[in-house]
This record gives sequence, C-alpha cells and structure tokens, in this order.
Amino acid sequence: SQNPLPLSTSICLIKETFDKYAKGEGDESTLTKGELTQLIKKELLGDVSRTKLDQDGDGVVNYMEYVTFLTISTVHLQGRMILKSSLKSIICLFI
Ligand SMILES: [Ca+2]
Repeated sequence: SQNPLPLSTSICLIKETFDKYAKGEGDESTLTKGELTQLIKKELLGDVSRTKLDQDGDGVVNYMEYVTFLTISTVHLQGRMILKSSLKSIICLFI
C-alpha cells in the first residue's frame, strides 16, 4: 500500500516542525526564544508558556523538552476529547 500511515506521518511532522524552526538562528538542535515564539504562534493553538517548555531553564528548548511537552499534551487529550474542546483550551488547562 502506498497510503501513508497516519501516526507515522504525525511523528515525522513533529520532528520536521522542530527542525524547521530550530534551524532559524543559533544552534540547530535547540529552539531559541525567538524560534519558539514563532513555532508556538504558527503551529500551536493557545497561550503556551515558554517557561513550561524550557524545563531545565537554560533559555533554549531542546528536542527532548519539546517532545515531552507534546507528549503531555497528547496524554491530556485523552480525558478531554469527549468534551470536544478545542486544543487551545486543552493546552491552557495544564500550563
Ligand atoms: Ca532547555
């Protein structure tokens, strides 16, 4: 079958999105505050706090921090999906 696997595609998209913004300025393996602001503004819904993403507080967001945040978001979706809430409100609930 030539049909792309939805979950595989989504996982690739998560990495591609990180890389797309991380290569903007400075270290290509981390998101600076500026890059992160752009990513949040263009790719995520809701008022996502940068400080929650930067868990070790070193001023940049590495891939692990980014994936951890998305994982928490995904887990949180499970309990909220029935309510048909927008992703925006879901993200806002736990940050
Ligand atoms: Ca960090």
